[in-house]
Amino acid sequence: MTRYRLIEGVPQAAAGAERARSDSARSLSVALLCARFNEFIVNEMLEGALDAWLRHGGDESRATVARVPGAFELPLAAKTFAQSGKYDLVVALGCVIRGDTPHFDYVAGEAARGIAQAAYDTGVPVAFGVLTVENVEQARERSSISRLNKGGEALESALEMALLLKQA
Ligand code: INI
Repeated sequence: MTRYRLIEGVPQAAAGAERARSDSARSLSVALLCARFNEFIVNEMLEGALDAWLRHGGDESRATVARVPGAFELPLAAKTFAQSGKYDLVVALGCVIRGDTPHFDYVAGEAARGIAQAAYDTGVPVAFGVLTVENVEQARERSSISRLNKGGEALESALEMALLLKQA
């Protein structure tokens, strides 16, 4: 007989299956922070994140969308929104494309480090929804609303963490 207390996460859809639905986001609030750099990709990710929010019973009026210049600015915005006390979860969305520039490593590295730090500092789940890719083709593949949308995936991760932490 099982003696441990099992805390269930948000149901995840199996690969290729229809996307998961639940009412786990009901009465929660989310901040969706979006980098304006590579906006044509980030907008698709935002659409995927909002779709996931609604699929999990989230209320559109409890979703706040804020823009920042680029992925490098996401950590400070994430920390500020997370510590405001108004949000149960924060999703940071951006897209860094390597191209030929070494700038990539600084921007992508700092975004990853700072977004994680924002969550550690505040105790609020902050999802790393930043694509770090070689080219535009890879970015499109990972942001397509009809396929693998990393924005939706990021929202589901933050939601799962928010529910988990409330039960800890
Ligand atoms: N910002 C991005 O979000 N993606 C990129 O690919 C990118 N590149 O390639 O430079 C980028 N740079 C801007 C950066 O995020 C800051 O906004 C800028 O350095 C000002 O602080």
